[in-house]
Amino acid sequence: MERTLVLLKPSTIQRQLCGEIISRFEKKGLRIAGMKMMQLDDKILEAHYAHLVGKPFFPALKASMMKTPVVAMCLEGVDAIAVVRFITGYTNGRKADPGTIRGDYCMSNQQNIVHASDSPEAAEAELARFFKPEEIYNLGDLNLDRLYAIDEN
Ligand code: IDP
Ligand code: MG
Repeated sequence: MERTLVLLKPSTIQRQLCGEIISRFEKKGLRIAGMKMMQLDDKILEAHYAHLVGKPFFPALKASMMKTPVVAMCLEGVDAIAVVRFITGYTNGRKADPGTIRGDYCMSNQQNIVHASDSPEAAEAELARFFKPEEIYNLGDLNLDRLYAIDEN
């Protein structure tokens, strides 16, 4: 089992799509091990988007990520990091495949509905950045018998 960080970005909050997006992850079979709203600030965004700090669009990206609170989620499942990236789709909503979240819900390269961790290392660092350990819950064997074959998890 893996855990990964998803953020419902301000574009999702502004467009009142939180329920629909959370529902897509839930219906897929990912389990919600943690979830909260939080207002992001310069400090957390400069760490979270450290790979983009020098880009010309960074100030606009940061402003867009602080426009409203975000919903931070810890999703878990077998291969959850890759599965969540796959169903999130390509960064630019205009190029993302139909059927992916970005492909179905946005037209923007920046206001693209969700963030999803892109590797096991990123997931670990990002979950530690956005959640205290006690905010991530141990769901035990909840639903595992329905979600997976016996030898899969
Ligand atoms: P990802 O979210 O698909 O992992 P990254 O390259 O890590 O994509 O970029 C992080 C976020 O920065 C994107 O989701 C998007 O909001 C924003 N972003 C990336 N590239 C651009 C760009 O060229 N223009 C504007 N915003 C961008
Ligand atoms: Mg990324």
